[in-house]
Amino acid sequence: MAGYSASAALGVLLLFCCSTWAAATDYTVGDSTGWANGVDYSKWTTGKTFVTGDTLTFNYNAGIHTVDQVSATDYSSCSASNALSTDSSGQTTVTLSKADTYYFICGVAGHCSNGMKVAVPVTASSTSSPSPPSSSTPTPPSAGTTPSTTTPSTNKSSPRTVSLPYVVTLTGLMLLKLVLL
Ligand SMILES: [Cu+2]
Repeated sequence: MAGYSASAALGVLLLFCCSTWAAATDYTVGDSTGWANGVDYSKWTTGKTFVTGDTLTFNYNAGIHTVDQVSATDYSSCSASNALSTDSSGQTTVTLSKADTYYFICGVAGHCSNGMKVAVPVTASSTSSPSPPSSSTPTPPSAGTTPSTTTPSTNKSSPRTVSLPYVVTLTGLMLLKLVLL
């Protein structure tokens, strides 16, 4: 009996996780070149649209370079002495959580002026306000005994409007019903 409620809770959790799922992109800085000297990272950012929730991954040899997040001023002057964060692990992943411009430089002397600097403009993700809270409430399985009243047969002209959250909700309810039987 306790197993049933646990499975039901899992089903509900699944519903919530899937209906709020949104794709975030992970960008590898410099692509196959990675984080290195002599690369023009302004070329790498050109044409890319970074939105909140995306991540940046810097790949480099541990101890040879660093990834320092700095202010716009320190970015311009290649100064790493007031870095907001620094890492030299060899792989640095940064989540772009704010709609702001992120500035990164290498803190090793001479590397920033040799090209190891990148400015990443981040805009707010358009998928941050997707669903009205009231309409997404799933109907409990016990109340679904009278389905004939909610199916209008005249509305067959638009079968393509069935949205993903609807399908996910339906699947979740079927799963719940299976578990409860
Ligand atoms: Cu470096």
